Amino acid sequence: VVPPTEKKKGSKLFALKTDFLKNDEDSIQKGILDHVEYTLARTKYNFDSFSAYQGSAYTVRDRLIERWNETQQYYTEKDPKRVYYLSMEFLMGRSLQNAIYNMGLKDEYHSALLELGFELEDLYEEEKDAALGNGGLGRLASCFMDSLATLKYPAWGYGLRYNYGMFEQGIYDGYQTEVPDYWLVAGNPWEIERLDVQYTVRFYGHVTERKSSEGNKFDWEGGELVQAIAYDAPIPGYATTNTNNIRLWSSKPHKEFDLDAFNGGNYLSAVEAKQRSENITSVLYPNDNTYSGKELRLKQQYFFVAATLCDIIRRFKKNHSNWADFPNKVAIQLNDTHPTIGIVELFRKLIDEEHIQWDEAWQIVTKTYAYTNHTILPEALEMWPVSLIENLLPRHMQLIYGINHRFLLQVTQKWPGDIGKMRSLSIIQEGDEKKVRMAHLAIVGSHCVNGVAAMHSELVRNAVFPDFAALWPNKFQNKTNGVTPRRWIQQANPGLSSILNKWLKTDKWVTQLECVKDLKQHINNPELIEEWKSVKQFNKERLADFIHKTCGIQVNTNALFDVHIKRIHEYKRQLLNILGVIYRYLSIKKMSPKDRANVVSRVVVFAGKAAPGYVMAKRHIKLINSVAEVINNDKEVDQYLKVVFIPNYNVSIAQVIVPASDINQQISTAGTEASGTSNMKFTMNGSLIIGTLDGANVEIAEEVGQENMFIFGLRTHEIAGAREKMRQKEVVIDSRLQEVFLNIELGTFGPPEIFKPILDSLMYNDFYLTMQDFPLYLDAQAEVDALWKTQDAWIRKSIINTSSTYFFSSDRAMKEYAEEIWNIEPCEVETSDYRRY
Ligand code: T68
Repeated sequence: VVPPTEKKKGSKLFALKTDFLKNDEDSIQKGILDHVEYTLARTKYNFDSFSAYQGSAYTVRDRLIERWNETQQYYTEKDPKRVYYLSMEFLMGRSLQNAIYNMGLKDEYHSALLELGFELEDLYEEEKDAALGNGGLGRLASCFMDSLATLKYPAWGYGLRYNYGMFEQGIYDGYQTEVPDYWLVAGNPWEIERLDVQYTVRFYGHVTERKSSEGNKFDWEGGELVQAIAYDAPIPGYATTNTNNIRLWSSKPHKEFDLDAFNGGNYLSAVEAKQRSENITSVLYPNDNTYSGKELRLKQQYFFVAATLCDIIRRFKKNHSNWADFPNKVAIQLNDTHPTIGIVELFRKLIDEEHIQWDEAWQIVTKTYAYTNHTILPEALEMWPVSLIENLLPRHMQLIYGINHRFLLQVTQKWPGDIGKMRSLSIIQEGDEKKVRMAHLAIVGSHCVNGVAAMHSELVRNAVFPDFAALWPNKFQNKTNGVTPRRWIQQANPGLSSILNKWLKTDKWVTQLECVKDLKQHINNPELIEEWKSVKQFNKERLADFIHKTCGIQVNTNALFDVHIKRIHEYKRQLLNILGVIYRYLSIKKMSPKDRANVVSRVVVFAGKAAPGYVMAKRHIKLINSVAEVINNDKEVDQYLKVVFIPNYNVSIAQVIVPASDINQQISTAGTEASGTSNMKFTMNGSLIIGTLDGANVEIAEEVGQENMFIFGLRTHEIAGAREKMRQKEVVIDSRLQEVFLNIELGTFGPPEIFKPILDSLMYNDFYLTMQDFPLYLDAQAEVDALWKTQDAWIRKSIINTSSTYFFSSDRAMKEYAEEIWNIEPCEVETSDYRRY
């Protein structure tokens, strides 16, 4: 990056600012002490671990900022096409370890801190997770950002800076409790407040039509104004100077005073109205895979895209004046339908503010946007009441009608006179309450629509939107999800990393995961098998310590660790798992001492949050904890079975659980889980899947081989038939399941009335087909036990799992998006600094 000429600024400026921060131990130590003294205002001779974490974080931040500035200046100079990833959620987790590893400064920080009296690994634990997301969708966005920076793509993430992230889950008396997560309370060294980047966002108001010689003009006026302030989080690529950015918006009161209100003596209520504007980015909605039609949520969505588009357009205009170039310089990806109102917002700006003609403006919009679908569950499809949009965003509602009108003309051309087609494709759903189908708007307004695993994309195209696919066959694509091997192998599993480095004779796998397939050559090498075992053992002991610390439960680390971690949802079927656990418990109880000697010891680990309003999911949590209580206090089964529900599941806890797992449960009803991404993290870490052929499990089975997994259950094409069988009351309940039900009803696990609604939901409408899959699930679990008894065979399968995971790297996913949707290229920063990579 070439600095601006010295002529323009005082020469002293460049004399002083020619170099970057040094990364030797002394410089790092000096930086930490300076930050402890000057940033935290604490004494540098006496500070605790948390201050050491903060001091370290600020020195890392300094280095990130240098790289970030280099990168942004370089992009500005080269002006490549950029991608903007719009997501209401980024589940970032912790940043310190990630930044240190990606910048390649682990050894330097380790020894620098040791001399100051701190273990680097201990300081990682001081950091609070950034939990601005619910689950898979938000974590996917963060994995993607890591890959985009690592692959040197000119990319920006955009999102919201919620003051309260995902709630903190407690478990009391077996029930979930929710405590607000005010994550910023101790400050956030990873963000850079940009008071110089602010935009004004309008809500409510009215539209005035003005006659003019070039056609009528529409002005959106009045209403409430809210200010959007930018907060940046630098995202370092691995082993590169390229450092991208996630820009999160925070809402603040607008400067302008409503003079009438103030002068009318309504000072306090006028201040209150201002304060309300800060509510917009207060809290993350804690629902995953469900739509809640709250006005505040729509406000969040519009606030987010309005500010983002101001920013994107400002950047575009720095170098361009011709709007036809916009789609050649800008790609916008919608992470689900949540930012879909952005399609209409860009269109509005082109028409009302840039005075571009309708057809041309619409071309620009559709060439720019692409949409990712993450679920086909009907309860998750967003449909905003027309009345709500009309009130909050009156001009947008007018434009949606116009867009729909022109779209329906296309539909009539394709299917003349077919009213049914018009009704099913329309962006507006007719009925007692008219609604805008956001998915339809996203499809119509994008040049590309993708699902997140092969099977899911098939369903999106053929089962959910078949008429759209008939209209635009080339619009629909698949982009199977991926996860970053940096966080999920290198950082989470140092033992496995060492094995890979040693046996592959390179650490190239960190950015080229295809290297791991070479591990298969050594599959029969006893030395590798021994190392593999001891790393798994180490990771299990680490998890056992964590379980002891958080739950007070002692678990046997020689037992098989059976893990089920994800949001609690009926379709993910934690219920199937716990019913299986009950059956196992009852079986052990009935065994003779001789038979018990053959039992495979298990530790069954659950973790996950239920949406606070999801009553049935919360009942499932209660059942799991009640069963755990009984089993864990039964001396007779002590060595054979333990059940643990780890509270407050989050990214950093996942980083401890995943590497310690022997099997992981991916047991959703076929056709319900769009992809799943923890299945990929587990497979990378050598954990075997017990699962249905759902989501990305299907592709994992193709890569890993079904013989190296435990696949069971109904297939997607059998689901409708199975549901019909249920309705016809033709399902014969497996006798083992009857025994389980009986024990629940008899109160073995506490007052049966608590669990009655769960059993009722199975008996009257087993929508997720838990009962029909139950016997198949038990069979698969029996296979797990059998294989566990031949440890070497187990380890070989574990190694095969790890070595077959290339395809599930988010690097592969991001290359596909870049080449097949965005049409962008890497833009590697050529740095002026000799010390950089
Ligand atoms: C998940 N979706 C899918 N949604 O369930 C999962 N929803 O199969 C997939 O692997 C993952 O997305 C990534 O593609 C979600 O996580 C949400 O969290 C969500 C949030 C708000 C509203 C609706």
